[in-house]
Amino acid sequence: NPVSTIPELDLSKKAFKEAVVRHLHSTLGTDENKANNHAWFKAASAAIQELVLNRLRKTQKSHYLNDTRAVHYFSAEFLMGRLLSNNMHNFGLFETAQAALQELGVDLTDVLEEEPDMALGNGGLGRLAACYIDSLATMDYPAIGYGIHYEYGLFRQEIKNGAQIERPDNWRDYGNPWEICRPESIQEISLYGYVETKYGKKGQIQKEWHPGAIVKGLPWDIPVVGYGGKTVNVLRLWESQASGYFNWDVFNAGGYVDAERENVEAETISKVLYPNDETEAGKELRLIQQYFFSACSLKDIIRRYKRAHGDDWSRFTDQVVIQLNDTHPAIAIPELMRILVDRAELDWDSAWEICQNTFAYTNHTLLPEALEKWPARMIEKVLPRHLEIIYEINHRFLSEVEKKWPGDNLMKAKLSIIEESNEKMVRMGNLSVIGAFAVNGVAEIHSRLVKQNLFPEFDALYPGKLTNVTNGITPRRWLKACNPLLSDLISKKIGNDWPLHLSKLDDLSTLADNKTFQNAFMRVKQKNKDALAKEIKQLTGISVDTKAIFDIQIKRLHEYKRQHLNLLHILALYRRLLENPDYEMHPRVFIFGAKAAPGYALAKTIIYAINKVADKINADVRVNQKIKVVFLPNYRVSLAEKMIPAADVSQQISTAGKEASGTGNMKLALNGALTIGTLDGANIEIAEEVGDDNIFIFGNTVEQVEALTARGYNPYDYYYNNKEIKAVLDWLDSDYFTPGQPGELSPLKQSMLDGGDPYLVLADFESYSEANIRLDEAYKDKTRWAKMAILNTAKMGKFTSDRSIEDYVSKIWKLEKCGIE
Ligand code: DL6
Repeated sequence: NPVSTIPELDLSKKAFKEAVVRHLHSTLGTDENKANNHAWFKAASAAIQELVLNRLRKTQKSHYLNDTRAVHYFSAEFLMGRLLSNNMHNFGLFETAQAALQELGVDLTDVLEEEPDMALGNGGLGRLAACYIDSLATMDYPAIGYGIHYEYGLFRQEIKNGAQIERPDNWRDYGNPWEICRPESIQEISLYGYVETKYGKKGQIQKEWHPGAIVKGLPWDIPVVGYGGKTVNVLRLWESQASGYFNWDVFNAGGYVDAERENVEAETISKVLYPNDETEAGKELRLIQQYFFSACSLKDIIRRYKRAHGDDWSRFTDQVVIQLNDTHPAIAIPELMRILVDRAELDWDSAWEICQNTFAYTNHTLLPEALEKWPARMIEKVLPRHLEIIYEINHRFLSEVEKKWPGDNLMKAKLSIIEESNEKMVRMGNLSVIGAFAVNGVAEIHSRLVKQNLFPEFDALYPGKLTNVTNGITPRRWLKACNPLLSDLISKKIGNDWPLHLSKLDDLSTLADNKTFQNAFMRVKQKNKDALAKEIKQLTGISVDTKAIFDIQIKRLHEYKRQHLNLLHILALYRRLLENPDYEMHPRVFIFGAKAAPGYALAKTIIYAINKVADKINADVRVNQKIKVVFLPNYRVSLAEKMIPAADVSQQISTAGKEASGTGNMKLALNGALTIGTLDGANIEIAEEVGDDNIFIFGNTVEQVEALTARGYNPYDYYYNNKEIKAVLDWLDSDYFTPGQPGELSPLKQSMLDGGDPYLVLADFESYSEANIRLDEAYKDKTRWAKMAILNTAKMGKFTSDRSIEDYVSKIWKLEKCGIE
């Protein structure tokens, strides 16, 4: 029991039971006879929250008394998932709670299902933030997460006739038992208006921003319980509210009136999470969202700092480090400058020194379309003073560039924060690199590409600023809580402190050849597969053979992740089986989970195609003993927790150079799935850890992709030279999968031929197909597979988010632990 050393908390079954019943009566106004599962969920959560709040008070007091340096993790996304089971595990109370509820006639599993996911994020970036705040609390680091209290998280996905339908995600419909509203800490932020230039007492130029509107930010705190329950940090999420101040005169004086903006109401700011591919419409609102949460958070930080240090700014950077999770909060850089120069009246150089020592920036993507740029005119309209500050930062920066590369105007144009295109754009990546003291990529290869391809000149200008911190995942949620059978087996063999020291899993390596352990390990996998099969039946009506290979691809739907490569291979297998009913392969169930951004048409076509192919194959008695295809709707954290423990195979098949890191790859391997993947992102480091014999690598490498593209890649070469490729692509044009509707799947074929196949699906197809044959061979040898699976679990120690956090601490944040008694 990891919390047996918290003396003031009564963690007994009796105490928990009493607390649950008390909350049933006094908080929920019901009783044991009337309560439904939702009421039990609320009561159980309230009972746990009592413990949480006790430790939260202690943690905050201790941080205050010790005046600790803290990291402030600014992220537009936190994909928290469910918290009840997680918090129970972290207090070492899971089994106790299970037993207590059982005595009350309630099944904890049903109760846990009542909790809606907190889906305040799109995918990897948001889930990474959630893992990081878990590790920070677990390792007793003073930290606070800052984000947006979206009223609607990522949409709920329904599948109707094969197609994705988006429904609103009402995660707070029946209240959220964890969040604490803090009206005492409301902040106000300004928008729009104009800037007045004045002269100060000493004749110096002063700027005054006369805002056109003021918006209130109401903080909601979600406690973040570390494993062991000692440190409880906070995730502070801002909800926007009208302040009642809307100065129409000032507005008009700024000359910026247009019909659309008049409709921007304060409350809409925190209404919805933007899906990844936001379109032009609503962009201004997204900029406002970014400014809203960054500015509220900065004010909050400064309020806390001033409480301890008054107006003395000299210690600010000793106390505060702000990590920008991608460029979404990068507007915080000019905002801090504004506060220091306009409000605190520091001179520019002193302010800039503080600023540059406060921020660090993580880059999460090289995809050009995901690198944020804002039209300068939009920033001028919404944040007129910030645009001036950005110009000034840029002006001073360009003179640095001039010193380093005298007379090189092309270099200036390239590095400038301002892109002088048809429409002047503000490059948030450049602003972040210039304004931060450290910049990191999220896996070795990604960080290398950030240095070599994305920001090579910045690397020359600021040697040592660009670095790597390979991503990680919390083993508490992604093994201990989600896979209790495997966790128990591991703990029996190597002791129970591996959730805190994940490299201990390596002790399992010595058991990889042990028959008894192999059997036990594979029995657990089988039970997890049985459980997932039930879930699949319940969610889709599809029956699957639990002795088949469970082959899983779960992630956002994007062409670069190449779910369509997986699909083409499934079609190829289908053809092989039709042509040769004796085609040798172990039965396989291909399982997908993915949401497509609502405006991303081709991604939605891929989902549609997967479902249509699934319908056909699953109903085709000629092949359905060998292959089945399942698309599980509404992929989210809580569904991932059910899928990952049951996976035999993990599909990580992005085009090399495109997936910054991936974290699903780590979760699946940790749970004993074997990766079939490209040399991309963290797959490379996974391969290094598990060894080439325990992973199925295929496809073009980054260098080969670059060479192929440079030579002039022509997908038709593959189409005409590989009969199988031609046949499966042509199949998509027919109405075989969409009876009566030929052509419905043609856009997919077009994208891979006339569309130029931008993600080199056809170039990698053959190699992928061969890797699948190797995988199939390996699975036939039960002993070999068991050994490989065990070694995958054993070798995942590196990928705990605790290691990532230690890397951030030593390379960037320079924090000290503050253990809470
Ligand atoms: O770093 C977390 C995660 C990586 O594991 C994925 O490889 C990467 O695609 C994802 N990036 C984004 C980019 N969003 N933006 N901006 O989500 O980050």
